[in-house]
Amino acid sequence: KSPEVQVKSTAGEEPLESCPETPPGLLGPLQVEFETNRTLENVRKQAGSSLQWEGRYKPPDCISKQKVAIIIPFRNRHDHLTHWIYYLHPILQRQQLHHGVFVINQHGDGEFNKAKLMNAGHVEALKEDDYGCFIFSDVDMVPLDDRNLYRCFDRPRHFSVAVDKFNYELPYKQIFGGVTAFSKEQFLMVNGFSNTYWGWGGEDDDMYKRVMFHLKSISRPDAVIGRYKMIRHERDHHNEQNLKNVKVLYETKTGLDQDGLSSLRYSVTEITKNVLFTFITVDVHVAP
Ligand code: UDH
Repeated sequence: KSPEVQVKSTAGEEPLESCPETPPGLLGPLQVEFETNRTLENVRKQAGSSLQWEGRYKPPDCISKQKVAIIIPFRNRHDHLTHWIYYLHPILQRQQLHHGVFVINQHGDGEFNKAKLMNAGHVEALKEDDYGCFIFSDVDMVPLDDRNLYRCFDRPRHFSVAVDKFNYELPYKQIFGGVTAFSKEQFLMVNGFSNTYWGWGGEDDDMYKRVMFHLKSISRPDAVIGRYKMIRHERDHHNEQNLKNVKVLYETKTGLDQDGLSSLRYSVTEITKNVLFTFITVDVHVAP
């Protein structure tokens, strides 16, 4: 079941209606360009008063059916974040989505752990509001069609099915990385992501196994609506491919209930809030 927001009416005021199933102002295919001099400051000025606070938005004229936390694992990709915000905030507003954007920044320059950052993002977002849906997005993934609705579905959702980098095709059937969504219940049922994938690779395939084990199937948009443009980049320092992850992935079936949200350990170093997003720095290298 998809997570629904309660529609409450306030005494004396005309109660708002639920937003329509299909948002009326969508544009369909979009032009996306990264070769620009875009700055976060310009994007902030452009966003003006459309965002209410800290990257949060709710449609002014209807009640969104879901309240969605968008979680971006992050370290040292400020240019990418600028492009992401520039394109995503207007899309999410056209989608009439009640949402908040949380950038989860890994503290220090130790080995990157994207999955742990996403688990921490889920926990931190829930401290801020009663989100019922969680979308995990790489910072370099921008949708090319706004009919790809950023919300939760009956099954965990894989949004980024046709990425330019992979010639707009799924590189393999079980791929479950890039941009995904889980209702609160779905995420708890799979015990979140594994915390044990350090460096690049494996954590998304591990999640696919978790989903198949507990929930049996995933959902996806079609390859027309699910098109994405990825910001090209070189491999980051301290996110090198980790061949040990193959072994960890092989052992997933046995470890999944012990390793995940239930065993998550991290500490928050700093939280800063601005009109575009909430930026939370976390230390994922805390001792077990
Ligand atoms: N991320 C960061 N900072 C890092 C590493 C990863 O913010 O230092 C986040 C970011 O949201 C990124 C996501 O983690 O989108 C996934 O990491 P990635 O972009 O490194 O993974 P991807 O598979 O690229 O997209 C792999 C490197 C390709 C190198 C190709 C060289 N030609």
